[in-house]
Amino acid sequence: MSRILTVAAAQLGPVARSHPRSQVVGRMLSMMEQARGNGVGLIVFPELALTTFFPRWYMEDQAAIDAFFEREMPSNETRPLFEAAARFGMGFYLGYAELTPEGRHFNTSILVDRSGRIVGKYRKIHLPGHAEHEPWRAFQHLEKRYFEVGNLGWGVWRTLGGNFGMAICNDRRWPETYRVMGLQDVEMVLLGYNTPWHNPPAPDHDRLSEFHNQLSMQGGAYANATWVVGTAKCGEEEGCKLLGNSSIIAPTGEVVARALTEDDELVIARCDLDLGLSYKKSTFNFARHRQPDQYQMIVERTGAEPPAA
Ligand code: ING
Repeated sequence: MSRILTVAAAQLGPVARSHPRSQVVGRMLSMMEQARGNGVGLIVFPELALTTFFPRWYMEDQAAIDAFFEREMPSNETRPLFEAAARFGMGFYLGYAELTPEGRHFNTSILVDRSGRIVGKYRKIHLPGHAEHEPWRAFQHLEKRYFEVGNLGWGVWRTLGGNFGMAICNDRRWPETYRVMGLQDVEMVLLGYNTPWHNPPAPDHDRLSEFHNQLSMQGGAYANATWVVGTAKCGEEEGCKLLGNSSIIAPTGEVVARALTEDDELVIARCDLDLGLSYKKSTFNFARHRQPDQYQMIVERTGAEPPAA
């Protein structure tokens, strides 16, 4: 008997700086309604879904920065999402900027179950970009300035009839992200992203943005025999073009569904949570084939060190 879960990647088009959270939540609720009509049991929203991607601007006024963060979750603006989850029996992943009671700032995601309860939290570990103002750039990417490195690791939670893990955006480019969850027998990795088409330090990579997006997630899915759901906030947002290409990827490594637009779009697939089993029993039987005593360098060394001349 297969464990089939119908999943939606709820891709969001642009969110302007002027858009109130209530308006974005309204867009998300209409996507939950649409998803409900398609029998969806889990819906995945993007990274920092509630506001525009504010790390694109250099700001010094902490109050202006903190205005993009959530002090509580659920909050008044987001509570309708939790109520809809319970009403529809639909779990969700939500990415948002978290300001803790202690005053710490994280790029965070939560996993909410079909009853509307928060079952898991993740704080982004791989923070791309830079920490200081770099005026040469067409736009900034100041995640290293506005967020702390996540302190929760990558967890995997038993819910929705399977083993679910979370990541955020840049995490998807690093194989370690998936392997830590793979070693917890993850069956579906949920992640949201906000990815500019243009990468100022490496403009020659721009033309490969979609390819690198899918390559990263397909590679992580296959090598860890897990589903991967990647959901974009995309389109031209405050003058910055963000990649769409939201995708649902099977443990086989195949892209089973992907977005066709760079606007609000539901990408839906019926996902068999048992599809990875044959890989976990053969090619990627970790217990049988891995040789961790040969892998120390992966943990002990941060940057590459070339061989002696
Ligand atoms: N965004 C980008 C990402 O990893 C980036 C940063 C852009 C990296 C282009 C490489 C190339 O998708 C976030 N928010 O991490």
